[in-house]
Amino acid sequence: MDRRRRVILGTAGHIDHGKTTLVRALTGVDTDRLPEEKRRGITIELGFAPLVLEGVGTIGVVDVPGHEAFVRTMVAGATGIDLALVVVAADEGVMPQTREHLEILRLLGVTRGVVALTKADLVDDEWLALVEEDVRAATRGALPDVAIVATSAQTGAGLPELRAALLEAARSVPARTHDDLFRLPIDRAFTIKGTGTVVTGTVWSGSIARDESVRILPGGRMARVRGIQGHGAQRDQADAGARTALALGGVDVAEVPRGSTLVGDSEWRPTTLARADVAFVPDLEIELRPRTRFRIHTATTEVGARIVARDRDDSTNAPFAARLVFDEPVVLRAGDRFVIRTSAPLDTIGGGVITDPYAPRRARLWPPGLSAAERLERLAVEAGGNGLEVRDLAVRIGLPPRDAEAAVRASSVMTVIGTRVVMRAVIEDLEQTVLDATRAYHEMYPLEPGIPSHALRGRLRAAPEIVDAVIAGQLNAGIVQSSAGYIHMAGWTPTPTVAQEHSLKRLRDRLSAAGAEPPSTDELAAELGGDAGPLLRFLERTGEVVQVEPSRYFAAPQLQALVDRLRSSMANGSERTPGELRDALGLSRKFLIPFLEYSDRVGYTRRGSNGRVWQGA
Ligand SMILES: Nc1nc2c(ncn2[C@@H]2O[C@H](COP(=O)(O)OP(=O)(O)OP(=O)(O)O)[C@@H](O)[C@H]2O)c(=O)[nH]1
Ligand SMILES: [Mg+2]
Repeated sequence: MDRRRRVILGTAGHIDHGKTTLVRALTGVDTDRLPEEKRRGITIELGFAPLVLEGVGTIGVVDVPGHEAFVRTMVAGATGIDLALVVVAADEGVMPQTREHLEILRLLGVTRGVVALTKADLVDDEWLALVEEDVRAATRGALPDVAIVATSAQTGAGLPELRAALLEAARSVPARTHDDLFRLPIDRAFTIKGTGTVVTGTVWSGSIARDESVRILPGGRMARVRGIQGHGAQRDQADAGARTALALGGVDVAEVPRGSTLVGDSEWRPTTLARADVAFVPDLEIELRPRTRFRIHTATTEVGARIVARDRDDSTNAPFAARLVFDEPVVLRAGDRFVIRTSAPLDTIGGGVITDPYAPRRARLWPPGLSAAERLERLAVEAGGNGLEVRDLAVRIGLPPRDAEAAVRASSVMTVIGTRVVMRAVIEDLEQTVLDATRAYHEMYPLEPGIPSHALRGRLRAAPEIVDAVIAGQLNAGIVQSSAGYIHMAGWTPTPTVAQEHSLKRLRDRLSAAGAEPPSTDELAAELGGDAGPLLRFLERTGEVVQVEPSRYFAAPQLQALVDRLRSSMANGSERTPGELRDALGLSRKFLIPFLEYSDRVGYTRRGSNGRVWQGA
């Protein structure tokens, strides 16, 4: 068998039409194994059997119940199948669950299959021809041009022809890629003595090997795969499309109910809000009220949900865009199909396809029918400066990881920065903001060395790694430069205006003249008639003045002279009290204490037990 073409076949059809009997005739396996199934003569739970088809190998068969009360089980079984075996009893013909199951197949996107007209032994040829006509009409929507084969499990008539039709249909199933994220929706969980917890399901994508770890969602528990079985044999690995039983170590059977999903990668996470394209079945008038609750069946999960749509034209049954708001967290991927049912009356009313499993709150609706590339672009636009995590894309746009990354690379309008996808237009906006903010800062503060880089970063509305990349890009391109925590335009230097030059000269003169007891910044501001801070900081950067205390600057030569006097008054390592130093330096206490603290701070002096000791050069 072609490793890449694993096929799952699912039965469909009205109660008692002979699905289980036909599966037994084809495979030799009686899938009705529960005592209650035996007693009532109906199928209640999903049944599984391997079917050997010369030419394609062993395919998995899922037998579903036809009883109208078990449609949810039918949906769980039908979801993930490649081929349908639609069973219509020749004596009864098309019945309500024949139609409902066909509708479900259509909604789930199962377009391949074969129809068996069972119990052909009970009718004559004329009758058979009429039923066949009805079946042809009923299947037109779901399975156009399907092969219809009359069979009898009683006499064996038609079984070789049915096998031949199934073989041909199986050959038309496209190969699945294995190079994808592992996911297995669980349809059954039970305990086997000596083995422990066993779950079964069809591997929807990716593959899993023995001893690997899996996560059970939505709960999030981890479990180890202790054993893998496929078609009754032990295996090392299970691949996409394989009907599989997994023995899980470390979990109780109660922790893996039907509807749970096994995943292998952290990209998967439960969600309660999704965007979807929805369609209601033709000829049903359905009104969407804000509080109306629906049952959504997807994979093996059934969950209550509200459907929120805007501008839906409810006079047509055309697909429309909607938000699905789930009552409980579910595991979804873009491209997943679902069936919508109402609980009273119990009825299949529609279905659709997930277009964004991780919809943000208040997510805007997209027009229906977008391609993966179009959805990717909309997501990137919506994400703005935050970007989209690349690792989320496989789930979020519904492509294998490699294809998702290729879609990003193939797009000329987006780019990858670190772990995120960002629109190029967003990057260009951010680059422009860097320039605008830097230039504006220069204009506003011509004496400053540039915009403090934290202030610039605060101006860029984007994820930190994107901000970093944008600024680094502008630095590398030589458009801006950085020094000591400031960013400035390339080639820019602080340049005082004529008025500022004038003020600077006054400050220089004033501080030189003031000697060891210069005026405070407030006093200087009063003399200048404006804020002296920027001017003083400018002179500090040119080395002309030194800030000794927060509100006081010294002219550098004046400060140096004072330091020299301090040094000579403290010769021979002698310790001097503040009083002695006040006398030696001739400073008032108001100037002395801040000056001594400055000397300590820059390391000229250190404090001893009674005073200060010189320790500088
Ligand atoms: N005469 C005749 N009887 C058949 C044939 N196939 C099935 N039956 C009978 O039809 C009855 C129902 O068969 P099942 O296979 O249980 O039907 P089903 O579709 O699986 O029923 P559910 O799973 O409950 O929906 C059984 O009594 C079968 O023996 C057939 O080809 N000819
Ligand atoms: Mg049955």
